[in-house]
Amino acid sequence: MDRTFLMVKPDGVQRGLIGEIVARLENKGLKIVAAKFEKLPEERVMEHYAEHVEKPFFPGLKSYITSGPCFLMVWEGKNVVSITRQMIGATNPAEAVPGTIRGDYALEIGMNVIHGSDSTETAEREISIHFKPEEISGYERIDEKFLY
Ligand code: RTP
Ligand code: MG
Repeated sequence: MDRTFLMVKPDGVQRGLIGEIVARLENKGLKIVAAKFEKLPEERVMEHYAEHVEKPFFPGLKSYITSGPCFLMVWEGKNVVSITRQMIGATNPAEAVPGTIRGDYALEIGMNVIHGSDSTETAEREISIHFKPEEISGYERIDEKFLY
């Protein structure tokens, strides 16, 4: 089954949005298979956002993402990467469609509540950056036979 890495960013944690976000994903039928609450160490931020390190917005992004604890998760489901990217919405919340997480809960690109892997390759890479294999646990949802 496909997996993705999702993370409620410090603004989402501090605004009490963890429960709302997890509920949306669970209600969709996706399965949470790992989670932890953690303030990201600087080296891990550099690794996670390697593609953005040279960008002008990176210093702001780094101080934002390390400004408090994040809620890190691995989710599983058919097409989970593209489904969760759609549920998250556009990077800039001003362009994110209502009904998406960023469309409903954010205003600024620099405070956009949640991260989601953008491809299956990125997901694999990000899961391995943040989780050890033994921290991920499979199980069966009781409604699985009605979902697939
Ligand atoms: P994410 O990686 O956090 O899920 O967001 P994304 O794929 O939608 O956007 P990405 O291009 O990967 O950018 C990563 C994060 O950097 C911040 N950003 N700021 N000020 C700016 O122009 C700017 N551009 C990007 C955002 O927090 C974005 O989520
Ligand atoms: Mg990204």
